[in-house]
Amino acid sequence: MALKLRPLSYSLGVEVCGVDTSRNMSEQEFGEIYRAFLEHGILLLRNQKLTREQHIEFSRRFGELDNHDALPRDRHPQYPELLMVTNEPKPDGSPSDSKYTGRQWHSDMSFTLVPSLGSLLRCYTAPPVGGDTLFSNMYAAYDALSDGMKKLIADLHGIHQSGTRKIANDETGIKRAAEQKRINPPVAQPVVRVHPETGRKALYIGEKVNRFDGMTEEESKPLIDYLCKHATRHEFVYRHQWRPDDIVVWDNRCTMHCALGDFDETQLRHLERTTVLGTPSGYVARAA
Ligand SMILES: O=C(O)CCC(=O)C(=O)O
Repeated sequence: MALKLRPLSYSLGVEVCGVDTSRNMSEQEFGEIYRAFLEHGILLLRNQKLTREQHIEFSRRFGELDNHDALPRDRHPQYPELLMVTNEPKPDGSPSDSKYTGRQWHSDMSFTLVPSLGSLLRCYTAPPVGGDTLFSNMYAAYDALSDGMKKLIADLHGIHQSGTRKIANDETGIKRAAEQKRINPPVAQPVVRVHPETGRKALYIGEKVNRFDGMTEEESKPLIDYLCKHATRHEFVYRHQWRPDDIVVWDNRCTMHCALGDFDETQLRHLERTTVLGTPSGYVARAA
């Protein structure tokens, strides 16, 4: 039976209607979902009332899962396959480590040597207004560049750093930033990546990139800023408004995303993510 797909935006994303991911679906059914994932970059599945085990089990259909060794503070204490994205304070009342996760344009795990294939983010609680997530189509962003710019960036590598731009300015935030730096030395990734399954070229840049390999930050910044601005033009972007029991699946090899902080932080926002391992890419960066 053909999947019922509803486009989410001009540039990327489809809602997959009428699918229950808690069910053990056949290879053929999952094959259709995976084809839609490759074609549209983002899948939205609404009303998925899953246990944590079911979230993990469905995610495993996409590939081997990350245990989040690169982000140990953010993983669920009982389920290392789940990354917490929550502003819920810890049991001792201290702020959540993942309060500001994702507040800059990025592709998951780009700061490691095994950047993610895809992620499955499940919403438990969304604030009444705001707290949306933006997604951008990096194939479209690459395709829209001039031939001159494509030539200029063809062999560049961006240096990706872990950590978020906004950190909690308290002990938690400062410790977390220092720990992330220590565990994850900066990694160089190609600015143009060939998607290993579709063979298409996509821009691979974002706000975790602070310079190009072989160049200074000062030299690199204007081009990084241009490419980020270009890649997040309105026509390449889908904005997702979360509802409880949404699952959004994204392909990290041809999209990037950014969590918006436009909500009342006294309101709970709680999501949990699984991260599918990708193929090895990049190299540990040399000092500038
Ligand atoms: O909280 C969000 O909306 C997105 C979180 C995020 O950026 C991530 O899980 O990589």
